[in-house]
Amino acid sequence: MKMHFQKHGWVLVRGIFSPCEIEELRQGVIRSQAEALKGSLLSNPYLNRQSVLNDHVLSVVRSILGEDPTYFGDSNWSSGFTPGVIGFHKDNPDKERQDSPDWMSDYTIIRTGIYLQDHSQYSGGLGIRDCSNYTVDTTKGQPIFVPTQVGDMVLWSLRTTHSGFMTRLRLLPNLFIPLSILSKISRADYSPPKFLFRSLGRDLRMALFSSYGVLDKHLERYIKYLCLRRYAVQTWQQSRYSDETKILAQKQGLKILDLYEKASQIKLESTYVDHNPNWEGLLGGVL
Ligand SMILES: O=C(O)CCC(=O)C(=O)O
Repeated sequence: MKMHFQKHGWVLVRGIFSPCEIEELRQGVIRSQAEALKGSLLSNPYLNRQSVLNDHVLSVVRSILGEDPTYFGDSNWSSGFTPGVIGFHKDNPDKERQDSPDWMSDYTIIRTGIYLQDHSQYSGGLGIRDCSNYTVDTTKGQPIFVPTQVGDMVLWSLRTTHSGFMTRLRLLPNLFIPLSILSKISRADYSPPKFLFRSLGRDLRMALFSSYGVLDKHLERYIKYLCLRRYAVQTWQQSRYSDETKILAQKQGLKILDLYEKASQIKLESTYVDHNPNWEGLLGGVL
């Protein structure tokens, strides 16, 4: 598993959850949406034990990282279509230059995706550019439809090029269509023509995403970067962890970096909705 991850920049792990547990997670997303719970998954009473604190999830994450993971509140539930998510991108801060710090040593921050419906036959799953974790060039690497089934978890390096909402042709479901074309035909509400493309499988496409790292210079850099990104600061500002949650995390060997206090001091007006290649120069405005 770890060797595949290091070489390819991603790995698919089958059968982490039972179908029944996936239905419970779907219910948790529905309740979170109804109550507008926008904090990180660890602060979410309907989802935390079943996702971020789940034994199986943590043992897979631990084996990829090679040590006890650190959780820093970069996670979310997703329900329905998020405009802008179709398009190959990287999650790490240094997206442009191969000689920047993210690319000078092994990368140690990973993201997990738990898709709460089948994407082995249906549209809406994760697309990965295989072996793209060693280049800043987002056009490099064979595009793959990650065939997640109900109960699976996919993990990728933040340096790996990926896209949400891969869309499968009805007749040639593994034929890759350039995402620039797809995002045009999908329109704002994700409605690719049904006669050509496969559906999402369920009425609502739901997924859970969480990042984990180890306490090192990559994580320090990524957190600085996230202090400039509005979505991350908003998430931290809405994430309170109960003592019970903290004790449970400690028992599970999950280290928590609680960024609530730090985020509370950041003004949202000084943060950015989009990635800015010159982000380091902007840090003075927030930190
Ligand atoms: O929505 C998806 O499938 C992908 C989400 C994504 O790109 C991310 O969480 O980094």
